[in-house]
Amino acid sequence: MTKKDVLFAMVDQECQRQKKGITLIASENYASSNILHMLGSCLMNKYVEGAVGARYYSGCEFVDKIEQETINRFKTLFQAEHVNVQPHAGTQANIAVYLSCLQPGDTILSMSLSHGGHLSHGHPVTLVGSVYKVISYGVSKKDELLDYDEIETLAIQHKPKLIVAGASAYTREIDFKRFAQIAHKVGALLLADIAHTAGLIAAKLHQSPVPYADFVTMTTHKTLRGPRGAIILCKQKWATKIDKAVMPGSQGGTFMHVVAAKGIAAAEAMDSNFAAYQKQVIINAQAMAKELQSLGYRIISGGTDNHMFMCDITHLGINGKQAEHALESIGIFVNRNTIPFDRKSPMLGSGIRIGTAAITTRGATVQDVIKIAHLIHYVLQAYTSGQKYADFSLQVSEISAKLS
Ligand code: DSN
Repeated sequence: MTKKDVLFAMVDQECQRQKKGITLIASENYASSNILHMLGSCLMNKYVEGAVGARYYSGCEFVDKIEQETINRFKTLFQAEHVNVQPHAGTQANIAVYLSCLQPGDTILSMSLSHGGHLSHGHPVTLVGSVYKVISYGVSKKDELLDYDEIETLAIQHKPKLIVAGASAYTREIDFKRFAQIAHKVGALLLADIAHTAGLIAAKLHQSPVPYADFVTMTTHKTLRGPRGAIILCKQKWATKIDKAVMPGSQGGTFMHVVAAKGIAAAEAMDSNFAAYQKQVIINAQAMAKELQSLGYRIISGGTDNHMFMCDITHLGINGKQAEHALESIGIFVNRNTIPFDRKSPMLGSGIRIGTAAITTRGATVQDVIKIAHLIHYVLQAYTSGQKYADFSLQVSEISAKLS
């Protein structure tokens, strides 16, 4: 294969899209050049199975050191007793936790996907949903916030073996201490899935679940700004079971190039600039949510404590999919989402989820996100009233050109 391969040209096009557009997808970010470099390194060629020092292949002298260094960095970053850095993705990390502590048919209590949870927390269409009995909690109709008393009532009623705390579309800080109290009360284990907020927690801007949860899973590519992948933190007493549940339980060879890139991400998260970045991510999300609110949009739960917010677009008379497509056509990338108590299917959704982690990496300020909020409003208004809006792409280019 040569550089003339059409795939290289396609990658260039994608790079241009990422550079020229405005990415507001809450689970995306821009990894550093060091991370990208590590992902393209010779480590990709090495087969590695098993734990450090107990591999099923020879030639692991250096990769053992690399994986151990990465583990050590995450132990320091999150003050964790045990770390497994091998999971390929967040879903794999969660499956490994289930495998380590549950039997088929055991009960999991987790947040409903339609209220902001995640597929891997046991949605019926997934393997998790078919292997375990899954009971869902949601947000309260009154204020769209987690109702911990209600979760406690469900826990007492269903006696789950595992409670999952964590979400992919919940914008308020999660009280892991309260979740642990509920879990202890009913003799359940606690898994905190911090895929979305890992960076905010690493920067100490949100409560860490590490002291309270038996297991913590996270992806490394969202607010944490590392490579695509995941890690598991757990109490020492679960270490062996977790390691075995990852490999051979649910994965084969480790992606060592990704492990090393995770190590770079951990070092970057310990850098003094990282907390300032995370603070700005939250400031930008709050400013943008407020601006859209003033333009007539209902923000789910009235605001946000983290890197994203959920915008109800019902009043415009369009669904989330239409809004997503209209914005995509001028270079603004959001994703449609159901909102709590939504009557629309996840394919359409009544809302859009907006995140500020990626644009803040590019240096976006409050001034920029306010401009973007107005642009979103103009486009959606034009789309709704059947007017042309393609010209707004020029304003997207202007805003994007000022960012890094
Ligand atoms: N689907 C991802 C998200 O966007 O939140 C989580 O896996």
